[in-house]
Amino acid sequence: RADDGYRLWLKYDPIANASQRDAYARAMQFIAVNAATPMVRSATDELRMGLQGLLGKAVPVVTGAGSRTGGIVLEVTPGVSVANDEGYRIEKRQNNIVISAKTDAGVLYGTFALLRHLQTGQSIDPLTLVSSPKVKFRMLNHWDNPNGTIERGYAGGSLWKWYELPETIDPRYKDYARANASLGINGTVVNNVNASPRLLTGEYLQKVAALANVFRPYGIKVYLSVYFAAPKTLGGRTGAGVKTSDPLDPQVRKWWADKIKEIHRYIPDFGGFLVKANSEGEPGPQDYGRTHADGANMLAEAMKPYNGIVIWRAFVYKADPKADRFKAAYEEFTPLDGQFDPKVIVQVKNGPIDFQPREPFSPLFGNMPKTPLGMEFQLTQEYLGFATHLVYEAPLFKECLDSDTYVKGKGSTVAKVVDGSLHGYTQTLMAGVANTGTDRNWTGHPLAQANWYAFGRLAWDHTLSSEGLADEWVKMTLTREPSAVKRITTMLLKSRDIYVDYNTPMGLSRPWAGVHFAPEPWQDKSPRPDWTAVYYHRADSVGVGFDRTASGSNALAQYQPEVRRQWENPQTCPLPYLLWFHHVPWGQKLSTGRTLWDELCTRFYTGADSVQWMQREWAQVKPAVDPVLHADVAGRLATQHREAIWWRDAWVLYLQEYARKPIP
Ligand code: GCW
Repeated sequence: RADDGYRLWLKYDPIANASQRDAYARAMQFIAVNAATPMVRSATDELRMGLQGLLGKAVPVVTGAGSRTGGIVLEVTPGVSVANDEGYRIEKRQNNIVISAKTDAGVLYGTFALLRHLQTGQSIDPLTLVSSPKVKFRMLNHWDNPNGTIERGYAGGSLWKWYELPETIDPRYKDYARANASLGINGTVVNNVNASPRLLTGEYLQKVAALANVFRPYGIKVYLSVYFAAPKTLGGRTGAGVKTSDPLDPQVRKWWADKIKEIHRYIPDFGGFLVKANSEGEPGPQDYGRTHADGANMLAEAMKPYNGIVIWRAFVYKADPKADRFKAAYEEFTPLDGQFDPKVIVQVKNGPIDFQPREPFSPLFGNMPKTPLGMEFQLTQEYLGFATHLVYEAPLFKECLDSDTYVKGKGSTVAKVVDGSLHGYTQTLMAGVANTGTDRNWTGHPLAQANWYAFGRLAWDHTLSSEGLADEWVKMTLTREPSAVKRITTMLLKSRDIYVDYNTPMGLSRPWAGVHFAPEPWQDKSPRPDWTAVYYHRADSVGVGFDRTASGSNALAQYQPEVRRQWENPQTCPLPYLLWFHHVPWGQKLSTGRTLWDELCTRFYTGADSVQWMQREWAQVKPAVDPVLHADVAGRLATQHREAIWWRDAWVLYLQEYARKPIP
């Protein structure tokens, strides 16, 4: 049957190579378990289903291996040598494959690791796989609204069918949980950070609890985004008579304490809150003259009796055309370092502006040594061509994680800030803004599944490579035919740079209005002056780019001297970042030997042409992938090519009005 993409990377189609299949089958004649928790049950169910598919035969489950050999043993045992509670060990012992962990969650993750090993066709002789997550909270953030829409969602509507919950449980919820657990994701924020207070009402809490019940056996906790002014909005309605949402007001504090207690009646293992406050018009503590720390700590205190955490976003900037938005989060948050309750994690977007195709890392990383900082990546392709353009994001994630902040000397990477090792945080977090929706294949673009996949795997272990993740995803999801794997992997790895070239080369940024889709570099009017395109790219008759050196906004001063030195000199600044930091004259000679204008044109044209290269590569792999899926991607690539030309022409013709030079 045609593959509709529903099964994601958990396809478990029969292994074609018969000798390999037989070797696996001989080593996996039974599944023995020594524990009977819901998570161990999830692991056994998955293994049974997986082996049934891969080996084409049913493998029985037994309790305790006894003296049997030639099977898989799932073992929860406190003594096993792994780095932490969620880690696992897979090894051969007395002719059995033993998956052991300190907890049932670890066994679940180990089970998925073994399945992945088989799906990617690797040897089980010898077999030793040992792994533990480097980050504690590995989460998806859904920007899903109670009316079923998704802010910046391009793969259909919300997966959560609020209107039929809690009674009706869509089987898809479980498949969602399986997919996440297979990557090691252990938390999900089910609603938009532009939060509706309705999610905190009893009506909705019942629905959220029903989701939590499905996710729990997969080790996934549920979190809620909260509307900071909820005490006033809901308090008034229910007659509690709260007139304010001031975090220092005793009535407000009591309202939150009561609300959190109520939430725990529905969801005893509730994960916690995610808060967007005083950001893009959302209410927050500053409405009452209080700080982000006052707001976050108030919620943290109310959460004290429970395990839940408070995740406070640092996505803030002011509607000031004279200010540099790049600097805003650092300016507002670094003075608060040391003031946050230990239950609080501050969640920071990878770049200082907003999920642009390429941004330098946010200068907050490394500069709040006393505050755990979580990473927020965006899987949904708000600025990356929605679900039409192919952009494999692992290289974007890695570029940020591997950036060196130099805050404690060379090697102080963003990844080490986020995993807590640099400053000794234990509350560590990585979040991805989900790209899922009700489309049958979950992500709209079939190949965008790879972004969900790569994010989850990197949240578990940020040292994994973009190449390795692409390779395993392709093998599990599309094909194991070696030359097709190679072609598709190469395409994925180049796709982000190709997009950047026709979309925002060399550090151009935000040429979009409203829906963040169409090129509008000329846009100079907006309800907010900092929401115009011209605010960001600064094209004029002299040149283009935003001067963030000492002669301009001096945002560079927010970085360590070593970082600043890499970027502050326009002669030596790496070209991918050039226009982020410099206003460069059109005729300026660059390291490529071309002038700025010629280089920009070259990139716009090369980028758009390279989409055709991707089309040709995709045509080559046709015999190796499912025909329906192949046609779907081919169609999207054709659209992408047309739109890449649109982007190229829009930029080139617009910039040419200032550069006044011919297209080379
Ligand atoms: O990228 C911008 C989006 C908004 C989003 C905001 C945020 C949820 O355009 O839609 O709001 O960021 O991250 O809060």
